[in-house]
Amino acid sequence: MINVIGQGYIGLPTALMFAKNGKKVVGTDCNEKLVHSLQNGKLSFQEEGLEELFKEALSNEIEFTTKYQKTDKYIIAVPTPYIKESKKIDPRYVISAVNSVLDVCEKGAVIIIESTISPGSIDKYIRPQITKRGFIIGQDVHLVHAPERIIPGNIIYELEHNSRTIGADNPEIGEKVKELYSCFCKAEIVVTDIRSAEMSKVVENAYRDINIAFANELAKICRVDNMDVYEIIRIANKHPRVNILQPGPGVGGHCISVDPWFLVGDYPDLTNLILTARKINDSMPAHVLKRIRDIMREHNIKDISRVGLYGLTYKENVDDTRESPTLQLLERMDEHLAFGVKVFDPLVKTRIVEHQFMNFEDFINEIEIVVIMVAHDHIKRNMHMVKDKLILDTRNICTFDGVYKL
Ligand code: SAJ
Repeated sequence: MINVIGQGYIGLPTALMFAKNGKKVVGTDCNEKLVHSLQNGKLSFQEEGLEELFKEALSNEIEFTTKYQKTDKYIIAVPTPYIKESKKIDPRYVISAVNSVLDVCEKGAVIIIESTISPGSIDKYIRPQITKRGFIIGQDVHLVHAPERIIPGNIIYELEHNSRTIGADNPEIGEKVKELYSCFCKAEIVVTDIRSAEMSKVVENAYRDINIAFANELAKICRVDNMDVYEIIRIANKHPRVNILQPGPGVGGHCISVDPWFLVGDYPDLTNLILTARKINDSMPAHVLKRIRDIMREHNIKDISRVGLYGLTYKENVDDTRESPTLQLLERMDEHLAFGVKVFDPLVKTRIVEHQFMNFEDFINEIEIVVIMVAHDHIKRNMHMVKDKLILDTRNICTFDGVYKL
């Protein structure tokens, strides 16, 4: 039996995937409400294909509980928040999960940590906890770091098709864990050591951050002389060795805007490129704000409440708002005492910011300028409804004449 600890964005789909593929799984989460709704067949977040997977898994062997199980295989997928001020990770949930596992686990159990952690975290935070409790690592328990790689919005597909990394102290244990994951993962599974697994995960996200930053810097350069950054990127990408990403209103999510900071924090003298990329991406909400100001000036609009931000999530077609560019932008406005901008997101069903509308029509009726912050399918389908507005399209999805771009 596999006990998957943490039933969030990563833990739940992973648990379901194992169950679908014939493994006995128990999903554990400390959130009673969440466990209760999973027990009643209700999902806690939306994701393409998750409903079907849930049904398939339920017809096999899966259970949800708040209790840790006595078994020999644990997968820990609990949150690793980061501390805003210090940019360091807060490992408390992983530490507490490992401790709870130690309370019940069988001798020789394998503890697989999937949560993203900063390089060195297992040595720094996890090993001392285990030895402090009198367990011998490599005998009483085995440690593995198998960082997740799946992208919200395409989780189910990527669980099956993405290559994986298994970092283990003991290569034999690494191979066993590889075999376990290969019941659903059809791509290559690389076995390595724990440090390399920790580092490669953070490097992957820093790589993407840097590449998005390059696109964002180009957008700013092109803005100065009114060049079309999208056309330039489209042409440049025809080169066989060039693949520039898309500029946008900023970088959000719990990973790309967070993980590179771990490297900056640990190697401050060596991370010039990584730090600059972070700064460029973090500067994008302010760039959007300047664009809004330009449009307001041009059209002699004085009242910020005539502006509406479309999209609160960190990217299209997900309901996750963590570190979202829109929230970053609102924070910026707040610092400048600019209150009253209107906000709407069809995927965010609870009110999380001021002046947030729950109805799209009401939202557009109240505004003159609509700023497309997120390229949800919803706005693509409903573009005709904003055709008479001034549009600032930060995602390059609107083809109307006269649309303002980044
Ligand atoms: N973005 C751009 N321009 C682009 C691509 C993305 O502005 O061309 C923005 C998005 O709008 C979003 C942010 O970047 O705000 C990040 O989105 P994303 O779709 O690139 O990635 P995430 O954060 O959803 O997921 C990433 C993935 N990592 C990589 O692609 C290297 C995923 O595979 C990881 O599992 C995940 O981080 C994680 O958990 O680490």
